[in-house]
Amino acid sequence: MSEPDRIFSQPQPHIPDFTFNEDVVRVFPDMIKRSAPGYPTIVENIGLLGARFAQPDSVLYDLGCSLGAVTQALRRHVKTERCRVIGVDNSSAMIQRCREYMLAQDSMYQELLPVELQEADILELDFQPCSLVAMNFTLQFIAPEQRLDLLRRIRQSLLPGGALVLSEKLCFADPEEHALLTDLHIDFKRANGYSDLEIAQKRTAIENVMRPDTFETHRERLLAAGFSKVVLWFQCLNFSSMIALP
Ligand code: GEK
Repeated sequence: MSEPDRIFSQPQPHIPDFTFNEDVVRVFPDMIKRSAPGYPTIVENIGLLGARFAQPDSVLYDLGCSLGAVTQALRRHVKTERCRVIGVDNSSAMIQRCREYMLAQDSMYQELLPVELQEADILELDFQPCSLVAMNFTLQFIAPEQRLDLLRRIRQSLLPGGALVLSEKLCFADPEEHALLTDLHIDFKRANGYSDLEIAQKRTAIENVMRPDTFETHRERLLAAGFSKVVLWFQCLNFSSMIALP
């Protein structure tokens, strides 16, 4: 279904900033699995978290849904009555392909939650009352100065008893810890077949568009946005996932 990711395999004289265009869409499932340690585990477990936090008559959001991996996990695991999933992404190439994936899922399973896909900027959404919001590696692509306001708006839309699941690549204040986990991440990518050239060129392409924070920065910002508790439920190397409770 997904082509192997060879986007950065040839030397490129000029490396433009990374965008979620059609070339990326074609290889995305392969790219994210080989680049993000723990990704399949996180996606599957967001389905389980959805089953725990979903409330009847509410929305479950998948913000920055890409090809809908999290949306599919939620649709498979959540059985709560009259829930629906809204997947949002501002890449039209992603949303277009995501629609095809959802139709394929519909044809394979019965009684899945209804899903609505929106091509939109999550910074401009009018959030509906929701019991679960998943941002699986999306906040890191939002300009740092806009992150707090977005989290505030999510917090205000979350129903009591709901949850935000926030997965992010982390950086670390301690230079030794940061260097070790960065090196181990490079080892992970190498072990998954990426060459040193691919790793270096991808880093150049992404460093201006993806800006990770430390866990402490995430925690403090989530508390400032009005969340009462932040639980780190998953970490593999420098990739993490948190649950923030209203
Ligand atoms: C997964 N969650 O497979 N509004 C909407 N979408 C955005 C915005 C924005 N302002 N900024 C970025 N995106 C997915 C993986 S990928 C993470 C998420 C990665 C979208 C962007 O188009 C892309 O599809 C997604 O956020 C980030 O579980 O590739 O590392």
